[in-house]
Amino acid sequence: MNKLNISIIGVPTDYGQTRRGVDMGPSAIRYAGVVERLKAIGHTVEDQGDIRVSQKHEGAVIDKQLLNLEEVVDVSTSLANSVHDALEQKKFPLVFGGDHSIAIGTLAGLGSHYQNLGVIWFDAHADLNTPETTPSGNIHGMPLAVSVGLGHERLVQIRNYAPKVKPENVIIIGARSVDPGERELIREQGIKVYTMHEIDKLGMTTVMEDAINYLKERNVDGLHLSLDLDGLDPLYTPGVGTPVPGGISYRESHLAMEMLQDSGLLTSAEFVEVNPILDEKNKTANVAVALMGSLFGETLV
Ligand code: 6HN
Ligand code: MN
Ligand code: MN
Ligand code: MN
Repeated sequence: MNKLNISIIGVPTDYGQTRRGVDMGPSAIRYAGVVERLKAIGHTVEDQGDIRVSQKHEGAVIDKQLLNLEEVVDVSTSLANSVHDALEQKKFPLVFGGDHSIAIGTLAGLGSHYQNLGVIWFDAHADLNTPETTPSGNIHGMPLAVSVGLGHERLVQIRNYAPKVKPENVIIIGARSVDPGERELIREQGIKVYTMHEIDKLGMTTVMEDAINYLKERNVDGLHLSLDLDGLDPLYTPGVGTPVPGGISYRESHLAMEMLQDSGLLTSAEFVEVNPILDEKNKTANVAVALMGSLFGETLV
């Protein structure tokens, strides 16, 4: 196994949605023992600490279709710069949210470093809304759309280029709650999706084999995993803001991580939407860390 130089970046933000507490996600994940766990595998791990996020929640609602836009632009810009710096230093960026809006910043930091980045989006949702289609105004429902170049200019143009990733290099795994506007985008943009239907029918082994082969055929020169803990069934990860029943099982999600490790393609990852306030005894953060164990090469025997 390839020993990595992992750079942990925490992003304590909840500005992408309206349930408080998800800004404590990075602490919960650290408390669950992530640094020790990754070091035990043999990797070098440097915790960069958290991005500075204003904890003020007193801004007036400026646009109901884009809640906390200014705050999200700020957080995304600093995160993008930190991720970019980590890559310049040849480190493997490992980002902890925070809500899923942070993927806007992560991908903005990654995109310019690769010619042909691939993205695996592990999630119950497609996160492909735009200000025109959003049912909630919550920016955590928009990061994938923003990253393929669709949405508010302030978000799309972070670090002054777009798109951050080509839509045909994106694979969504675990979807089971997709809004009408998102369906249209999936078709229009040629985004590959394995819904729960395909996972049930084909099994996770085939889904991951297909996904990895597809990315290899597309000759990706980097692969980012954006893992929303609500991709799993809420039975295993109750501490998330937008749980959807009927999700990926504990073992299926581990298998997916193990197969990503075996592919040798992974170059960055983020774990998002851990909300300790909604959790049961840090269960969700513990699952996140266990999944990172598998993703980074822990073996059972
Ligand atoms: N997440 N599609 C819904 C919305 O409000 O746009 C839910 C989004 C959830 C986003 O979990 O990262
Ligand atoms: Mn906050
Ligand atoms: Mn998400
Ligand atoms: Mn989600």
